[in-house]
Amino acid sequence: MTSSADRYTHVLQQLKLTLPKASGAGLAVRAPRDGSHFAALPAHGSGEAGALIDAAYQAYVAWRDVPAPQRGELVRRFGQALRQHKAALGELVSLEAGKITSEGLGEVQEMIDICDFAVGLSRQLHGLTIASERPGHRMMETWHPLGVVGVISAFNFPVAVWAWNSALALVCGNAVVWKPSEKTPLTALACQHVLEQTIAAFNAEQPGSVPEGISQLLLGGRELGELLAEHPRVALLSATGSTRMGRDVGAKVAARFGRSILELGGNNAMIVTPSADLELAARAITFAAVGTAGQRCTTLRRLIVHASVAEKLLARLQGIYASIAVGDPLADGTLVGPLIDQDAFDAMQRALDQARAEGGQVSGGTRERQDLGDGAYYVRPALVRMPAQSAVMQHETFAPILYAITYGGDLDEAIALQNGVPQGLSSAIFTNDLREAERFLAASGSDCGIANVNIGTSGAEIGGAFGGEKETGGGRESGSDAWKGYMRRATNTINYSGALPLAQGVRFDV
Ligand code: UN1
Repeated sequence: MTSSADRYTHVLQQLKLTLPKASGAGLAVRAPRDGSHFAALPAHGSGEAGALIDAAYQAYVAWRDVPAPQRGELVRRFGQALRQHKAALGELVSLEAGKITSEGLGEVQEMIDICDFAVGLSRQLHGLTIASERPGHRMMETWHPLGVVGVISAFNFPVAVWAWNSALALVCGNAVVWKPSEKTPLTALACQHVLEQTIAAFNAEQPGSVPEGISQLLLGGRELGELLAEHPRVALLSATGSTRMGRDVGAKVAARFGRSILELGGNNAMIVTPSADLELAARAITFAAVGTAGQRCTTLRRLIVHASVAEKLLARLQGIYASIAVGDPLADGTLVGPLIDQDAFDAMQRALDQARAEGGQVSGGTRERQDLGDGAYYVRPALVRMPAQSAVMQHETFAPILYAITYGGDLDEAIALQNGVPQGLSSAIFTNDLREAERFLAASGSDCGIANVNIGTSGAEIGGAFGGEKETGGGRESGSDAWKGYMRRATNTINYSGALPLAQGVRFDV
């Protein structure tokens, strides 16, 4: 296995990125694939961070007056640059977040896709024309930029989630200040570098196209997230992470009447009914439950399978789980890479202990491939047969644990189990029965922001709005009309008559 340091060095050369020197301890750049430490990056103090937020605000003041299709031209160029650097950025994601090659590249593709989407959107930020009750009047809506958009992102999607927010925020006329996870600072630095280079080339070709400081990066710990939450210049904070983090920053933003988009914990379930195509279900379950080593917000964590097909499906899954390739994420054929760090491994073991105490039968979940490094935490994904949906299943554990329970009655019983947790991000049903599928998607069906039929819970396309209900936070990012969350709506009434009629027939003669 080539050393992570060599691979990091090679990728940085390809990106023409020189690492800034950290004074003091700085932020560690690790490689979960072998647990090695590659470099330390300088972290921002709160004074510096405040200055960067102010600089972003100044850039916004100029950017908001640039026509939206011209703002789209920046994002178009950024999408081109991402295409050019796809291989290097994908490898960086694999190195720093531990994703397998295909998923690292997939994440960069997700950035490219949202750029394309945002470019189209830059000519479609339109409001409505509304019939006025008054003669000679017209009403309409106009959408305006908001200001500085803060983005807090998590280690598991270290680049795509930032791009969902930034591509939309930029075409909508905002400036962006990004605080990435302290577990993936280098990937963030590389994306910011590619964007800065894109801006510099655009400005060299057409001077003054993009104001300096339109995109800022804050490297550091949770105190910087808190600064974004409390800073009066941050009009919108879009935060991805744990429910605990969201409860904290969401309350701080709300206390100053700022806006937030929260994408927090998921505890996603799939219902498998008697009519399901079990082979297709087994494949969908495997990708959703063990892909990204179980570290997606959309990871499948609960399987609710009808008792009549449970033995067959679970036996098939057990076979797949026992043989699935766990190992170096950069090696061909690997499907499950490492957990991000030891804390993730410890949390997984605690959850499995709790599951056993609640009557669960655990298979897998053990540490593997210690030959790859003492600090590298690889695990065999765990399949846990639970007697009931007990306490451990109410929490999101960010690891490849799939709890399986059975239902014996009708679909209502399964839907009640699926909805019976505090989180509401993603959900799925496997069925070949049209009525069951429609019941699942109806108002009294799944209570999640994402509800799928005959596909898994994870791997959403950027074209749809992404987010969930209840403790998932209620925010929507990415496609559909999520852009409206990044703008403010003004209602305009225009009088083109010579009279001054009042609404509701009110008379006020002066
Ligand atoms: C996340 O885990 O925070 O739908 C985002 C998916 C990806 C995004 C996940 N497109 O699984």
